[in-house]
Amino acid sequence: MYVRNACFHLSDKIQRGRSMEEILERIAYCIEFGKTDKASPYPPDMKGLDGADELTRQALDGGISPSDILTRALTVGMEKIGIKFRQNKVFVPQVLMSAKAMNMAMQHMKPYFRSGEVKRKGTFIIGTVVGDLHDIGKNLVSMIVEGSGWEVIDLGIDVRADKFIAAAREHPGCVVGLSALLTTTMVNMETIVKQIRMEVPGSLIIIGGAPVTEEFRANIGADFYSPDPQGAVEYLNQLIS
Ligand code: B1M
Repeated sequence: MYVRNACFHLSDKIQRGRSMEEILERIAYCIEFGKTDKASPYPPDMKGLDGADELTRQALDGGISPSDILTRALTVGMEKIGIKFRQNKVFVPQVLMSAKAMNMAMQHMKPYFRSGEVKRKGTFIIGTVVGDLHDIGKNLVSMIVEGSGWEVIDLGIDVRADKFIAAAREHPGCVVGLSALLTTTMVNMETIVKQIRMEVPGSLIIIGGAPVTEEFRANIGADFYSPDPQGAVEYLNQLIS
């Protein structure tokens, strides 16, 4: 278990060539349980231990490739929290802590993304549709998709079709995600889907949000409906598998 065996110097361990698997597992554990850094008192049973921040830095310094850290630690932790969230085993605050831990780790990874050494799986553009100001669910989708290795362009709330279209043009081959929380704004998805299809043919569009259903998706001709972030991740990942 992570907590019981955590008292060792990680960089030494990597330098001695010992168990890269164990180190990646520890980082994944920090992401899953939202352990951001050593100073964080959360979760209480990991108080005083290195978190995602320190461990990612040490892993990179110890020679573990950023690509391994991303695919075998960070995305593993985010996938676990995504599944637990879908199963109602954890709730919004835990997902937010995991995303925070993920962001801490990603700060160390940014130079490798910029240099092109680590490739993202693709680009996912997301926004809450025009007229709708709800963004909590959309942000969760955004964080969990990003945590699974996709570049996420978050257009925010109250997003009109032309903004989605401009972003889709700027990122050829991207997937577009639309979120809506109101029965009065979900209908705007239909217009947005039609306009994206007309202006950027071939775009794949995922929709979601509390009032949205599979039947509604079929009626408006979007490509996929997911009731939760993990479903969106699974759809995206199968596109590239
Ligand atoms: Co609003 N609101 N709200 N609100 N609000 C609801 C949605 C409502 C159900 C409350 C109620 O009446 N019981 C109701 C909608 C009724 C309806 O249309 N059937 C409602 C209303 C009426 C309104 C106003 C009109 C109220 C008013 O002013 N009279 C107003 C509208 C403003 C506007 O948008 N133009 C309004 C305003 C607000 C606040 C600003 C105060 C605030 C939003 C703050 C914010 O988001 N920053 C707010 C809130 C917080 C809610 C409730 C309480 C919570 C919504 C939420 O964040 N849920 C909500 C009632 C409720 O749900 N209990 C309510 C948690 C979130 C994690 O879930 O967003 O469903 P959710 O996201 C899920 C999934 O749906 C899915 O994954 C997420 C994680 O599991 N998902 C996707 C979401 N998007 C996805 C996209 C995907 C895939 C999955 O792929 C792309």
